[in-house]
Amino acid sequence: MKNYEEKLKKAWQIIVNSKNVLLIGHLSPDSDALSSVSVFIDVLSSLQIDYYAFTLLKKENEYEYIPHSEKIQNTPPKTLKNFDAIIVFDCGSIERTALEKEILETKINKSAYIIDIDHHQKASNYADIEIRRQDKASTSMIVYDVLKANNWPITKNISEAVLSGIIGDTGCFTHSNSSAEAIKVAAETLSYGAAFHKIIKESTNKSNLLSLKIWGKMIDNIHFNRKTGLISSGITEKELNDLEDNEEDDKAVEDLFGIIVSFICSIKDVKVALLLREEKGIIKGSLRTNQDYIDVSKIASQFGGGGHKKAAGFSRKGYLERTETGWKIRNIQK
Ligand SMILES: [Mn+2]
Repeated sequence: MKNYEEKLKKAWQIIVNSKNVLLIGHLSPDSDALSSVSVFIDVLSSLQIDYYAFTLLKKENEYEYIPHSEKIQNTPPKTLKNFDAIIVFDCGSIERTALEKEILETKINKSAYIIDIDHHQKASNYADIEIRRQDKASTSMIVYDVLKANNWPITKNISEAVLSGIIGDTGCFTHSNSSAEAIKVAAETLSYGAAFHKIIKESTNKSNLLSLKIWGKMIDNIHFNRKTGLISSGITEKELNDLEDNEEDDKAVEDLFGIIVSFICSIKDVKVALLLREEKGIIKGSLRTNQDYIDVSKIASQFGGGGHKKAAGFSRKGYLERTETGWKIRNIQK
């Protein structure tokens, strides 16, 4: 079953013949994870198949423009015993489902088919059907292929969800993964009714005073090594807390770091951009490159992370320290 088309058909057969399906997007979901889940909420509702849709740490009031996002639960199902199919979207690794133990139990008991639909680098082997395409800009594009391969009609809701995933993961077509296919599928979604302008606006309309202050701090904290082409910036927990003073609206902060690292990567002569932020003794790192011969997922994996060739990330214990030559990660707080 190596053939992509065959997998799309086989997965579909399992899904439409199920009575109860669990849909999972990765924890702290982005628009691609939510959109991919959303498409299947639309499909399963039409087929009158029961489902439970779950992503851990979904933020309230965010991504409301994605159809059905209000139906995606923040709490995991009590048991996985009642599902005959589990579809995991955009997760990269099984840990990012936040249901690792339960899914592995299901695998041992063979109580449900496990389908993994993803465009990240492979990290673990747990699915009965793994549909992985790293060349796709978004998981929602693979989801779109599933529907197309099985002649499922693309509703307006589906078109908006697919497009939201593409717009999210390509940074409104500014990232290097904005392939001809991504733009072609996006154009197709418009013919099915997706409101391009509205989704672009919703995806980018996140600035507030706090995000501007973070931009300012991050730009202030930049180190650029012209010899190696490495640009880095970071923000310590203390610096972030100082900025957050009297600010209520911090919901866009997670996305913001992705936008900033992509931006500093676009500066002339930069080859690799690294952004570090500290949170409760954990360092989160985001890496970008604009060079075809550099694979930042390999750099990220040295810190226990992963991702794509041109965009990757990691998180590990530690504290940030700014030095003369750049940023250092320390194991103990100074
Ligand atoms: Mn994605």
